[in-house]
Amino acid sequence: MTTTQATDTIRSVPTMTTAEHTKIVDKFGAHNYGPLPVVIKKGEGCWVEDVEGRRYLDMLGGYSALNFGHCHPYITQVFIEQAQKLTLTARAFQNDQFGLFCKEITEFCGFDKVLPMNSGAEAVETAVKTARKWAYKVKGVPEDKAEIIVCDHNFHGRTTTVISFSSSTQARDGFGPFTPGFKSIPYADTDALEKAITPNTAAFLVEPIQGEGGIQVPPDGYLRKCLEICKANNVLLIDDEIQAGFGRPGKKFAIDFDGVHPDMMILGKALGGGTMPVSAVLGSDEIMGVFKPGDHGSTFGGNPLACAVARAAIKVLQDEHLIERSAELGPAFMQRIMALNSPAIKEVRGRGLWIGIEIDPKAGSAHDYVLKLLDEGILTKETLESVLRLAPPLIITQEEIDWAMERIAKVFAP
Ligand code: IF1
Repeated sequence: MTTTQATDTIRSVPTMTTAEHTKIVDKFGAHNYGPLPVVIKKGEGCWVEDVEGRRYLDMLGGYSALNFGHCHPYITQVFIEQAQKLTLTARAFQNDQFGLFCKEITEFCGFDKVLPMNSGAEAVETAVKTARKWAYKVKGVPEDKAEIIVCDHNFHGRTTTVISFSSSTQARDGFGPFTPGFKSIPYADTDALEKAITPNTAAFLVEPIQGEGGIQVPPDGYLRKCLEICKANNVLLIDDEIQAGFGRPGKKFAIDFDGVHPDMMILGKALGGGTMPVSAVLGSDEIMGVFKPGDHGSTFGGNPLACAVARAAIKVLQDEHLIERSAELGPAFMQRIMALNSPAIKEVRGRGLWIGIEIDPKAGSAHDYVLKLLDEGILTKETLESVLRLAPPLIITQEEIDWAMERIAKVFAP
């Protein structure tokens, strides 16, 4: 037995209570989150088990990173096999997963080229750099004058440039000075977009459904009209599908509800199959052609393990018809919640298996209902003060939805 094996607390985690785990986290972990008092030790499908053996139905789904559920058998198998073969080469060399990943994801999304990264924010940063470079090298915008338009109440990540265009006071507090070159307009307002464009505008970066903004579904045709305005002004439309895409809304991507194709698309979260961070920026040869070797990159971007699990994620999304499942199960689920006619519920909105329940402030905060559902064995999370977010894995069964509905009805009973 090796020393490591003798002192292995990785595979044989010492038995501790929720309180004991929480105490360690409080002492040694930065307090940048205020998580629920649940310490999960195992996940399978839509279910997780905490350190005291309690089981919960996970209806947050990793904010849409767990579209395939916890530890999807096929994706996990691909992960294990690749992890035992080759995990990282650095892009100084090539690996036998990268080209297949690039081919499959560009075909899946309908673009010429892809630039792989790791976290969603990294991909958003990459898209910003791509749009700026395209503005200078292709559109002819004067150096350092490129402008990018974003929407109020956006959420695109937490890096310094990305929070530079956030409208959230907390996201920005204490993190200046900020990156210039961004303008924010009201979401779902095409007139505002038209007015905000100048000859120096490089791009319009938008979420096809605003997630953190409260699961705000724009009016039908919004993205279509935005694309028309962008095309008329030689401005790139950048579609952030990191949370809204990959089957979540009941279509392959949320922009598909408007039947248009953006100039650039950003993917993340579920692209990693629920195993690890994998993100990507996709665009045309003209747009992605602005990069030459050495212009941009990352240590882990496009690593063989990430490429393997992303290929598996694309395969599972299609083979298990998860897009159709979301389209089929989501609306009925939403209808049942509306039919509760609970005085605590102001509005139920969303697309597919992505549902926002707006709580009437008179009935309490969304967090109050997160805690009530926790007591019933359902894990959820609020966004803003007033919106309860449901984003279960797309593999959820009708029986599991029925199980959840019983408890949701109980919690929202007048
Ligand atoms: C947290 C929110 C959701 C995203 C969109 C880019 C990113 C995200 C549309 C960046 C990430 C995550 C971040 C995570 C919680 C979660 C979140 F509450 F923060 F806003 F989902 F709504 N574009 N969203 O939703 O991707 O760098 O995180 O991989 O920061 O707490 P990332």
